[in-house]
This record gives sequence, C-alpha cells and structure tokens, in this order.
Amino acid sequence: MKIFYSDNHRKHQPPFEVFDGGKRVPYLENTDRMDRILTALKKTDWADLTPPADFGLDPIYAVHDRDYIAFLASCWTEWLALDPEVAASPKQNAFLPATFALRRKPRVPSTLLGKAGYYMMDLSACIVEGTYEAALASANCALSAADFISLSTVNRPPSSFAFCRPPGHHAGKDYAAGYCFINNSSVAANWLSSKGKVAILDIDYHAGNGTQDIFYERNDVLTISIHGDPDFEYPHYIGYADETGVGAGLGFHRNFPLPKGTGDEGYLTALDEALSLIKDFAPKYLVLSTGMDTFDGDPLGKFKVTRDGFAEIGRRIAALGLPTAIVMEGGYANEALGQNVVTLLENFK
Ligand code: SP5
Ligand code: ZN
Repeated sequence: MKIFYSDNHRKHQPPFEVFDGGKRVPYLENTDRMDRILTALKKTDWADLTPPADFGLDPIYAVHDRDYIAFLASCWTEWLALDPEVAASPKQNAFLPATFALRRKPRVPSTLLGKAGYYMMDLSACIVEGTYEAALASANCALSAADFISLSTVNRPPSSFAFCRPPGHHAGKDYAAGYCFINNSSVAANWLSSKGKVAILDIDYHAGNGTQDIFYERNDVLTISIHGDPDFEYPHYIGYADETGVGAGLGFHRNFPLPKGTGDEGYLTALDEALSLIKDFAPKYLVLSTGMDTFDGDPLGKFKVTRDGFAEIGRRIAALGLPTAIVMEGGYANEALGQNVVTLLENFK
C-alpha cells in the first residue's frame, strides 16, 4: 500500500495544551503517536512509505481563507517579536489566544492576539515555530494520497494512506481547532471533486466540524461523521443529527452522534447506515477521515470499540469497492495505536 509520510511533522511539538478548567497538560497529539504507527507499519510486508509531492498553496487556498493561512504562516514570528519572555524560552511556549470571537460576525482585528481569537476555536490547536511547515507537509500527504488513487490503474479499486500529522478534520475554512490547522481530508476531497463526486466518511471519535463547515453548502461532496454526541463531547456546538446541509448542500451532510460507552455493535449499526447513504450517493472517490480515538480506553474518548471492531469497520468500508484515500486524524491510546491502524489498513491493501 502506498503510504505518504513526511518527517516534517516533527517540527510541530507544542509543549502543552490546555484542558477543561484551564489545566495545562502535555500535548496529546504528539510525535510518539507517529512513531508507534511507523513501527507497526514497518513490521508488515506491504507498507510502501513514500514522501509526499509538493502541490503548492493553490489546493489549500481552494478550501481555506488566504488571510487565515497567512496568519498560520506568520503568527509565531510575530509573537516572538511581541513578547520578549516568549522569545527568551520559545520551547516552553505555545501560541494560544485568551479571548475568543464567540457568537459574533466580528471584523478581523489588525493585531496578532485579536486575530488569534478570530482564527482559533479552542486551546488545543497550539502553534509553535514549525507548525505551519508541518501542516503543509501533512496536507501534501493527503493530496498525494488523493492523486495516487485518481491515477492508479490497478484492476481493483485503489487505496492509499495519507499518514498525516497534524490531523485536519477540526480545521475550518478560517479557523484552527482540536490539534488541526489545515483540513487535510477536505483539501484532498476538494481536489478530487474536480474529477467526480466524492464522499468523506469521518470515523474519528470527534465530530468532523471543520469538514462539515467546509462542504455544508455543496452537493458534490457528501460528508458523513460518526462520533461522540457533541452534547457531552468536544466540539460541543456542532455535529448534531439535525444538521444535514443548507441550500444546494441540503441532504448532503449527515451526523451520527452516539452515546458514551458505544461498543462494536452500536458503532457498526451506525456505520452500516452511513455506508448505505454513501452507496446511494454513488461517489467516484471515498476519503476516509480515520481517527482511532473510538478505541476502548483512549484518553480522549468514551467509546469502547475493540481491535476486532476496527477489523470489521475496515472490512465493511472496503466492501464499498471505492477508490479510497485513507487520511490519518486522531487516536491517543499510543501503545495500541500502531496495531489499530495496521488492523484497519489491512483491509485495503
Ligand atoms: C483530531 C482530534 O482527535 N482532535 C481532538 C481534540 C480534542 N480536544 C479536546 C479538548 C477537551 C479535553 N477534555 C479532556 C478530558 C480528558 N479526561
Ligand atoms: Zn478525535
């Protein structure tokens, strides 16, 4: 299996994030996640790791606001220039706002911290020196995976793995959120959409709010997310069952919010419903936003999906028989993460 991977993710290592109640904790979306997956992939005889190609900024601007991307590119340097304490110990710091735009349609402030609260949704998308470079490499992995499935001439439906870090599905057109800066799956799906209809199935434990927002008014990209009910789970304000798209996009977004404690059986029931929607839509391509944080015991999740569950989830999605770009999102049970990813991917090799 073609696996697109860049070591540039190591440039993004925020020293902390902020949990509920203002608790500073080590950044859970860390490089160890990737190392665990790399180790597991290298033990297989089918993982073909390849560096991504550079697609430039145009496919990213096709999804994200230019001013937001410019903010990502320059905020770290601007912040160092503004705050001598940060400049004295950059490795101990991460850029986050302390004021948020909330329910307004505000003007974009001209100042750095004003922009931060406008372009950042929460306290777990910390920006450090190498964040922008890592996020670009991650998006290039997703684009490379999309390119590969669109060009492949094998006799069976092709698939590829975009081994992305940082993840992407919480990032919207003009905001960072939940460890995500550039929406890799959306950039890949939008790029594929010029060649035919695309479905994005998001199986990360958290609602794919960024992806939902980006395609909410479109009918050429069907977006579906299966996740912890936002009534109790991040991202809290989006991801409910009655959100189904707007305008031309009405009926082309679906959410499957599930209760705490959801195990294999409950998960697979929702998955079957999602898969039947995808069959009805009959896309040319599938982008699979793949988080493993539905796993029983994940520190950020409240589901109880097992490794056998991941095998069955993979089997049922692969049975769609669609060219599929599998894009890495979350998953924080690091000791189990490598084998969980391999278990899912094995169905597509
Ligand atoms: C890509 C992805 O999986 N992003 C997830 C971001 C979740 N951020 C959650 C912040 C709230 C943390 N609450 C933690 C409770 C732990 N017991
Ligand atoms: Zn997640």
